[in-house]
Amino acid sequence: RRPDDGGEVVLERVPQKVKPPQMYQVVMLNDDFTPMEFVVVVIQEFFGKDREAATQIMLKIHLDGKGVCGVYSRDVAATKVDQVLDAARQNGHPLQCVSEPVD
Ligand code: NFA
Repeated sequence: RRPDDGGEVVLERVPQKVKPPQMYQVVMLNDDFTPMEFVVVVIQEFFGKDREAATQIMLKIHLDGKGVCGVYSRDVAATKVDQVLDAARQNGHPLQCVSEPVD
C-alpha cells in the first residue's frame, strides 16, 4: 500500500475471460450390415445409456440415417469415436461414427 493510503484497500474486478468450451456431438451413421444388437451394446458401453435409451438411439439411427449418441468436449468426443471404430473393426462391422462441433 501507499504510505498515505489511509488503509484503503482497492479490489479490482478482473474480467472473467473463461468461456465454456466448444462441445462436440458424436454422431453415429446407419449402414445395412451392422447388427442392431451390436449397436445397442456399443451405445450402452461407450455412451453410458441404459438398454432402453440405447435402443431408442439405435432405432433413430436406423430410421433417419444418423443419430447423436452424446455431447462432449473435443478430446472426450474423439476418444468415443475411436472406441466405437475400434470395437466395430474388431467385430468385423462397418459401423461409422464421427464427431462434429455443436452450433
Ligand atoms: N441398419 C442396421 C440393420 O438393419 C442396424 C444399424 C443401426 C446399423 C444403427 C448401424 C447403426 N442391421
